[in-house]
Amino acid sequence: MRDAMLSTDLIQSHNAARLDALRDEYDSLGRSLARSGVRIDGIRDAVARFSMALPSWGCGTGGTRFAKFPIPGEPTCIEERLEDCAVVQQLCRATPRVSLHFPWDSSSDYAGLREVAAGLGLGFDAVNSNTFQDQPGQPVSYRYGSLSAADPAARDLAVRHNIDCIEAGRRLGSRALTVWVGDGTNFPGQQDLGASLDRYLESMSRIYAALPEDWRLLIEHKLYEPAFYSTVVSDWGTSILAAKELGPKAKCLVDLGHHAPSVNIEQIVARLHRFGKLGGFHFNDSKYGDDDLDSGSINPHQLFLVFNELVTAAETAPDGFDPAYMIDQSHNVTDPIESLLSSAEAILGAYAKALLVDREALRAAQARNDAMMAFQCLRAAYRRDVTPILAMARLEAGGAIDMLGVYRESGWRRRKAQERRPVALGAGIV
Ligand code: PSV
Ligand code: MN
Repeated sequence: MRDAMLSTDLIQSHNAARLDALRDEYDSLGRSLARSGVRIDGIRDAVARFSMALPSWGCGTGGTRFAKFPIPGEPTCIEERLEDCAVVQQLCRATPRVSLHFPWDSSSDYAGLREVAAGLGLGFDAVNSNTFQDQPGQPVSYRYGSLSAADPAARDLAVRHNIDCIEAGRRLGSRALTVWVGDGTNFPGQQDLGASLDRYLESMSRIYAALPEDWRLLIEHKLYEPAFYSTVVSDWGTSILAAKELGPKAKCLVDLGHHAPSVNIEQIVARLHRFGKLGGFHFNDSKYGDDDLDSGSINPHQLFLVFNELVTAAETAPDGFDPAYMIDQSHNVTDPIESLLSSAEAILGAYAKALLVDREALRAAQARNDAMMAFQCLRAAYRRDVTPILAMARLEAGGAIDMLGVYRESGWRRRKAQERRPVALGAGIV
């Protein structure tokens, strides 16, 4: 399988040409951090331990809305999506797992798929169900809802699909099911707002009952879209109430694009953690709504503030702290591999900066109500250029110092354009 990926010689020769400059920059940053009492190697090691999952559907162009503009060499099946994920992992070394979405990634042989992935150096993270669109030949439609539908046959079908996802996930070695439903209404009065939530909870409790012992059920909320008047699981409040009602294996998943504009997402993160219900993340960025843009491309400061809460949470977690981290982005204007690499770098950068916050000084400033010095603790960390730390962590794990440079030089996409069949035009993601 190795030759399905990039040439390690190419990565090594690329790195060799950049090594002296990286050492110089790393050492210089190390001296500067040491003056503030921070060991740069400790930060590098923590960064090296951080990992996030790749979304199989993020390997393709497109989005949930409007048209797809496929690029030559784009993956056309799950095996090819895994290949592209392996390239991302080979270069960045922070994305060793893939999150599958069913039925987009359906296979007749999940054990075989697991072996293919292992051969590419990949494992599997949370599996995702899809009851937000109908599949060809489906006996009942999700047009008016799935897990919360008034029609019991639609609910049964949606529950069954989620249980099938758990079964596929068990064979793949996943340990979580993420459930996002587009259920909701476009008209006031279209549905009883209380009863639709009750139906959702009842369906979710049937899915919860089918979870293996060591699994988590991740509830993903979203303010609106495709429903534009009311959405059944619209916000973190609904999500945490549902998670509490369902039981300890149910947790909340925060997709950064799923909130009202200017909502304080870092505060939501802190709240969910406070009640033991922070289960996972979908990283992306947004300007207006659920834009699914590349992580850190619009509001890197917000990403830093979210990580600041995550670092605090990890310090204060009584029983360990292990949210499922995943990138969830998809659009049309870049090569998806380049976007995933760029996003992984932005996420790790936000994490590294959050690790640099002088928490003792921050707590002391907070205790004496010194707002300016508390803010400066965050600002000082945010101002740092942590790219040498990220590059050093990658290099030591066998990745590339200049990820995009190696990728472009490899000609991966051009090669794949010869081998893969063209992707059909259309809408949607996969
Ligand atoms: C919904 O907008 C979402 O964020 C969910 O995570 C879906 O599973 C994913 O996007 C793909 O449509
Ligand atoms: Mn999402």
